[in-house]
Amino acid sequence: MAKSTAHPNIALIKYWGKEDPTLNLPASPSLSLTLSGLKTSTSVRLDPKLKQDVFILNGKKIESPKISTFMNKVRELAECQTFSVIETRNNFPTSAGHASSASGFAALSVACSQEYKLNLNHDQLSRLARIGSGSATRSIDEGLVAWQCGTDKTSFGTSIVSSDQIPLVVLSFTNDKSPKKISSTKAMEIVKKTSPYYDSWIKRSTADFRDALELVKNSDWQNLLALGEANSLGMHAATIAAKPSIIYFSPDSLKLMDQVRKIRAEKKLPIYFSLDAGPNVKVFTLKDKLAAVEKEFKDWDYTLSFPGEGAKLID
Ligand code: 2P0
Repeated sequence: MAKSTAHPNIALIKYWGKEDPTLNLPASPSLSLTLSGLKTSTSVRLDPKLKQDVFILNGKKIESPKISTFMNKVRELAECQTFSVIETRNNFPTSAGHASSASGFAALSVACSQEYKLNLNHDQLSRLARIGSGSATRSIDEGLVAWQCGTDKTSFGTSIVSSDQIPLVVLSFTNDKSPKKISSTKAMEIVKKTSPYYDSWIKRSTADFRDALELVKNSDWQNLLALGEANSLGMHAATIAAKPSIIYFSPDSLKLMDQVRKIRAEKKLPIYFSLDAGPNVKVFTLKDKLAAVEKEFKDWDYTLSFPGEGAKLID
């Protein structure tokens, strides 16, 4: 049996558009922070008696076409027809809008590489995780991770700053527990097809990525977070303008966004928000301002995450 762990990641520069939907090749590069605290643990065990894979999520047997497709890809690479029992546990609520598919497919890739004797190197692991879910390509690595566009061979995540060198912290709010309105895969397809702002979003985000790398190089963390907030709003602007319109914000998301901006203006604290394909707000700040920032959110439910490590095998 092979066992692994991986952490979710949150993008400062978002992946929100596919050049190739089968291979999950992105239309623009993205930049994310792998998070500690939230964790996925996975085991994969080959069982020659099985007629199909068995997938157990948080103790409950479930069907997942996305995982079946992924496992078929693994078997094709391994030239092995054997099915497996896959057990996965998240130490965070799967439905609460945290990026469980990123940590899930990153952990699964690492465990499958071992159990199916694929012996994949770093780049190959990140490429395999990408086939499962685009954002999983970035959870293979630690700290700040850049995911470049390209071909199946060249598009994968690379850590550009290790976790111990990053003075950032993230508050992941659970302001809305209702399940996702629409999957990222489906939403990206609708936005690409129908949003009048899709092309300009991709162009803008590509430029944001370049600017972000420059800010990282200069350790200009505050301006990086400001750029991240603007990039997230750009993604949502393109998404809101799709037909049918997709609005991920809930009343509490708007309340939190407003609060972040007020605190920034009035208390002069370096805090910035970012939202993915759901209503839950992530707030970024600098580690040395954490105590002051936490005081401002006493009435809210959130989880703290620091920069985290990449996916790995465990005993
Ligand atoms: C990101 N998101 O960069 C963006 C921002 C959500 C909003 O990557 O279709 O689950 O499996 O490749 O990776 C979520 O999309 O989508 C995502 P698929 P995925 O984190």
